[in-house]
Amino acid sequence: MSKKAFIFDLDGVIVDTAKFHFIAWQRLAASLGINFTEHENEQLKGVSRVDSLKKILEWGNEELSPADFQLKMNQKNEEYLDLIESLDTTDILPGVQDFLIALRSKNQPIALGSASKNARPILEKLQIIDFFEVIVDGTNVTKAKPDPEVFLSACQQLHMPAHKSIVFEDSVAGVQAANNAGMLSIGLGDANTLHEASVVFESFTDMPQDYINTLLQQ
Ligand code: B16
Ligand code: MG
Repeated sequence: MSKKAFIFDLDGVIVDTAKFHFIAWQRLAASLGINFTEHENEQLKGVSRVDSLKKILEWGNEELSPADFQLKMNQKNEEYLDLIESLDTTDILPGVQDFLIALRSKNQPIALGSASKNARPILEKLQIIDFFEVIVDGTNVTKAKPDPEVFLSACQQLHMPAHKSIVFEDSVAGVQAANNAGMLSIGLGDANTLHEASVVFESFTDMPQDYINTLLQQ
C-alpha cells in the first residue's frame, strides 16, 4: 500500500484546548485593560505564545518592558496549565482516536506539528502520545505558522516528501503553513474561516467512510 505522511496539529484538531487558550488570553488581556473577543482569538489560533502576546499588545496599543512581557507570558501559561490540569482521554475530539488507530493499522507515518510548547504533556494526558512517530512542537521550531517550518520538519523526520504529506489543521495560519509547505491541507472547523484549505470538515466524524483510502489513492 502507498504511504503518505499524516501530520496533525494539536490544539483544535486533537483536543479542544483552543477554548482554554481563549480563556487564559482573555484574562490576561483584561489584566492589561485590553478588550479581547472570539474575533481576536481566531487570529491567535496556531500562533506561538510570544507572537500572540505581541499581537494583543498591538491591538490594545500597549507596550511592556521585556521583564513585564516575560511575566505576562508566564502568567498566561500558568493560567492555561491550571485550565488543562484535568484533561484526560475523554477530551480527545470525536473521531480522532479511531482515525489514528486506522492509520496505524495501515502502517502510515504519523507526526504532530504544533506551535504549542505544552504539546507533549497534553498528548500524555490524552494517552495517545505513542501514536506519534515524530513530534514537532513549539520547543523545536524557530519560525511560527504560517511559515511551513513545523510541517516541513515533521515530514523530513518521517522521511516523506512534502507533496505526499497531509496536514490536519483548525487555524488559518496553520492551513497557510501547510499550503506554503506544498502539502494537502485538511481544515477542521468552519468552512468559511478555513476557505484556504484543500478540504474542510467540521470534525473527523464528518469525513466519508474509507476517507483514509481515498487520501492514499490521491
Ligand atoms: P503554548 P497548535 C497553538 O497550538 C495554539 O493554537 C495557539 O493558540 C497557542 O498560542 C500556541 O499553540 C502556543 O501554545 O502557549 O501552549 O506554547 O494549534 O499549533 O497545536
Ligand atoms: Mg490548532
